[in-house]
Amino acid sequence: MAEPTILTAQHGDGDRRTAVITLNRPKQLNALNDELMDALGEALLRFDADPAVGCIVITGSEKAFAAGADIGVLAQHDFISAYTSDLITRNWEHIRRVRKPVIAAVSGFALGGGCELAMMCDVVLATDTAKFGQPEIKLGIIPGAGGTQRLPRAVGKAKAMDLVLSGRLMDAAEAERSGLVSRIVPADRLMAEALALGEVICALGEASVLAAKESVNRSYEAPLSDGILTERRLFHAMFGTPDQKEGMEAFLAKRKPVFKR
Ligand code: DAK
Repeated sequence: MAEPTILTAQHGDGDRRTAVITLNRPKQLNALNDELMDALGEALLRFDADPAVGCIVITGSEKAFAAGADIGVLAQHDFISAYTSDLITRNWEHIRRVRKPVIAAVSGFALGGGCELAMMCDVVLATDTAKFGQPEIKLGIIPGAGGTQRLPRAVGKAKAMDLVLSGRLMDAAEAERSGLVSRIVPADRLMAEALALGEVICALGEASVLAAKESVNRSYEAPLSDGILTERRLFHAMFGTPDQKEGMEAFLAKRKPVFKR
């Protein structure tokens, strides 16, 4: 039987758990094909809809988070077939529909579509072996899953141009310095750190976690005044939740809050 292209698991013993999705084409450095992206999209939406899941981690192997879209597949296309089949677009946008926090736990290569996938996550944890880049230019193409749009927003136009126009890779230290990576963690601690963050998020109030993600994401899409208004409306809405009562009562009583579902 063929190996599954992703593996899934759940961790934690509280009310809500962290779901882990492991990209599983290690021999191809987790090159992203339709089968893998279909499975990833289905798992993301399933975990997002599962009330027992509070947070999702996407990871790869030690050598590669993902080395990009499968070049063997891309090589079979010409303009007409790429354009009319909407080449490899199916399921790439599913991750944007996920309302729960998604953490990318990156070791090794995160290139092309792999870098774009990491950038679609909410938090990017990376080992010091991680390497990021948009090397598509070396294949005679350009990034196609948001690389030319999200990379400048993450690292600024000058560095994005440097990376996209040369195809060079940047190491984890440069990626963290420039804002693509949230945190660098020791290689042997990657999953422990991702799960620890997942556990923190799972113990928080669900509504405030979803609202915080929604509000930060709004800053990407909206002018400042609209973003501020969205934030204010969500901020006010939090005062209608039991979590706000519990969080503030617990603080004033000098005890740990217990957020219930
Ligand atoms: N596709 C297919 N196979 C790949 C691959 C890839 N992207 N990357 C690596 N592999 C395979 C290699 O062919 C090799 O297979 P075998 O020869 O063993 O059968 C195996 O993985 C191990 O790779 P290497 O032998 O090359 O390993 P090295 O350590 O020497 O080099 C490397 C590692 C990551 C530097 C190198 O493999 C490499 O440069 N890989 C290609 C990286 C790349 O160019 N990535 C960008 C691909 S284009 C879109 C969505 C997504 C995209 C576009 C549109 N829409 C939603 C519209 C994305 C496009 C891309 O990502």
